[in-house]
Amino acid sequence: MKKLRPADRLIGELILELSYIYIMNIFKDLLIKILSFGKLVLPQVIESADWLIKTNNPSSHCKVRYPKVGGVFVLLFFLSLGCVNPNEPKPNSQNPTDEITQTTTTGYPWDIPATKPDRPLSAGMERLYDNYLAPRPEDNELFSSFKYTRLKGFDYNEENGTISRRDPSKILKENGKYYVWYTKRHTIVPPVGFSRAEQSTDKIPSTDWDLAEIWYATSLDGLTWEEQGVAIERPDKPTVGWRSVTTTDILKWKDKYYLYYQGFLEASGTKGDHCPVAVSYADDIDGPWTPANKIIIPNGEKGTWDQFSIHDPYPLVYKDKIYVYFKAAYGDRPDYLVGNGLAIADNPLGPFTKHPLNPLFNSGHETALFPFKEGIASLTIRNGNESNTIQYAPDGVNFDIAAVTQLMPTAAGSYIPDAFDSNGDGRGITWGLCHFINASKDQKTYHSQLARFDCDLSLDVHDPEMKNTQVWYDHQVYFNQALNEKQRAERGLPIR
Ligand code: AAL
Repeated sequence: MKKLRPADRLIGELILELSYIYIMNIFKDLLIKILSFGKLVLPQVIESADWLIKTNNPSSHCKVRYPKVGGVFVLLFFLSLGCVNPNEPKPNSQNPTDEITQTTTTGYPWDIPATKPDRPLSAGMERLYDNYLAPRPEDNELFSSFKYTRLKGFDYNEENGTISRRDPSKILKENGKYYVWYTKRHTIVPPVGFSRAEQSTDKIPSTDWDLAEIWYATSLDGLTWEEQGVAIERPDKPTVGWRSVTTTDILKWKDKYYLYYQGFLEASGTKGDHCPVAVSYADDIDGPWTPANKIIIPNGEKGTWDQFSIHDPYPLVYKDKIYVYFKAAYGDRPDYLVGNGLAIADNPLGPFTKHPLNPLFNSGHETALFPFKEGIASLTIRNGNESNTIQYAPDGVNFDIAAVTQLMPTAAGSYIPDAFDSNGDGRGITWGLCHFINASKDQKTYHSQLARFDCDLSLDVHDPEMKNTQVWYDHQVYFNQALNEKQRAERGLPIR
């Protein structure tokens, strides 16, 4: 007999293999159809048949194929007998599982499909493919865990509560240095607290952000910071911000700089945390800053969600316009919600038009957003059903949860090189500054401190170490969340 060349032999085996799998699948389907006529064939049977077909790979064990083929049918037949339940309802009845049983031919695959598989999926698995950039957080560009580092260079007066730094802005890089602006309170005593605000005076602050100013600092490495001085002072009464100027963020627009901030006209806590937004501008990043001396984003009409407060103004340039996202808390405490809205302008000094769909977010204290791909992404950190999420809106307006994470940076101000590029190709973030409002262990020395966070929410970085979904907190963190005496009594636990 003529000796086959290796290539011919290979092609022959391939054809044999393909026809084998094809024929076996036809037989399998036929047998299942016969067995399921008027009855129910359980998915295990189908899986077993598939497994047998696959493991009878002809190229690896051609010689034993035919005995095994017989084995497949014998096994399939017995398996079917064992699994068929003659009392099961017939297909086409009203039982909702019928449809699933009929269309599911195999179990969900072992190798995770990168795109949505063409098979019935549970709501959870539908979400896995519809809501996230990738099924695994490790591959999801909008998932990140967070790492923290103490900053160097800031003095906190022996942490006695008289100096506080909080609510950092986004970070800009200019003149070879990083710049950040933040709320600084330097008062003779620590704050008396929100609930005792009526005890505040011209010198005694009500809250941590009362009687504050906006200061700025620069850094070469993002870790060691040098405080440069005050950027926005409190103006004289009754100009907006006379009581406190706080919680700022920066915009660069046509080579000028704009700082938007909360301008308090009363001590926060006296009626609530009520304030509108004011703005100052400068030709140089180091100032001097000229206050517009007017309310730039006013509170909403009486009876609407933002009637009392517009907090955390956060400018980005998007679609060639100025998008200022902001936060408001609405509803009478304790029945209140915190949400984020948006005001849009063609000119940094207004007029700003509030988006008709406000609030855009149902959750989220503070505002921390960045251009991402063609849309805007948000760190939605605290408060509300969707706390601890990273959200994304391809249109900058309609946000969806893109990742659920933990240990998020409070009041994050990120380094966003393309914050004002408006080029529809946002690249994401890798670090920024945040604050710890619980920097002091004691209420008597209450103050906040700035810190650095790192993450991987960048399309240009791939850092697997930042994709950790299992953060183990020190056990003391859990025990610190202790039941109070009232709860212990209600649960019949001994009083300590
Ligand atoms: C912060 C911000 C605003 C509030 C207060 C100071 O986290 O949301 O700035 O007014 O708390």
